Amino acid sequence: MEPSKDYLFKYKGFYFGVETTPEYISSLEDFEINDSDIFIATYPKSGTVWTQNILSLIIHEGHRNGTEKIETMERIPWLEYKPPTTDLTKLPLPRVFATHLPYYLVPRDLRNKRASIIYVTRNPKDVMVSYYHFSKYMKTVEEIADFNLFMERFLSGKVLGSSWIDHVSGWYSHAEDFNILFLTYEEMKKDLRSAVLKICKFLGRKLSEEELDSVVTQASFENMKKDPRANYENLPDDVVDKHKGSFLRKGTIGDWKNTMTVAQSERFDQVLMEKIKALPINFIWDINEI
Ligand code: PPS
Repeated sequence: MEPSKDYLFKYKGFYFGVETTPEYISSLEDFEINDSDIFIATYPKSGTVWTQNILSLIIHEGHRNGTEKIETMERIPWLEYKPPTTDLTKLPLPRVFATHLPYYLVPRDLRNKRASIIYVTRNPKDVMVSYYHFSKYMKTVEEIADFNLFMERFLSGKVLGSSWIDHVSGWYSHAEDFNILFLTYEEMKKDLRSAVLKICKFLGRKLSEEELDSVVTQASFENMKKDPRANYENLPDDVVDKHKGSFLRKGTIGDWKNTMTVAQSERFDQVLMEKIKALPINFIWDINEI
């Protein structure tokens, strides 16, 4: 089954949602980069909002102490989706962007090792199940109610973000071209403090013990779920169906077992496991493994 043109279009082999255009994506090749820019790059549902929130907490004291009420989308806008209100050239430095772009479509200067990129991966069964639930909640994403059909779409890469394995292996195999830090959702879940310290070290930022504690506490799933900015609670009703869920759903490792049958898991393994094993990542598939 091909994806509906009401939701997706393909540009240079990659599926985008209709909130952007091929012309805009093409223009990003020349997007002007500042050396202090930071990009959070992910395949969808891999920990983007979590990392956005962590960076807001690290960089902006006003976000950390609650004196600023800036929406996540304004603070850390999407690179490839035209922002409704923010002029990307006028963001305060350091600018931070989120992106689901594959390595080969990012601004040229990133490939000259300018700016900093944080690439976050997550075990793909949890990614797929998170994506499946997200497609019900998010009105701009095509809903495929039958999980089997959704899985086939995901496995064939006919979803926004295209093929998970191509995205991850593309970024990892081109690591040398970029100034990049790789993180996994699971390591953040296992030891958030160490992950925050890694990010600080990569960005050359020093936080006091107290500030670090505050970042780690506020970036927990429970606290982010209570924060309307982190949970994207102010998205308009024509974008999300608030009766059908929330942005922060379960926030755990291994929830795929609650949706996938044994047969579905085997089918998934048959298609992807060999390629997954070739990646330089040790995925954690169950919360009890950490
Ligand atoms: S998106 O739409 O691509 O931007 O989604 P993304 O933010 O990448 O992924 C959403 C999933 O990340 C979970 N999440 C968290 N897990 C643990 N701790 C924290 N603090 C946290 N914040 C977000 C979120 O709940 C989604 O996963 P699921 O499995 O659906 O709960």
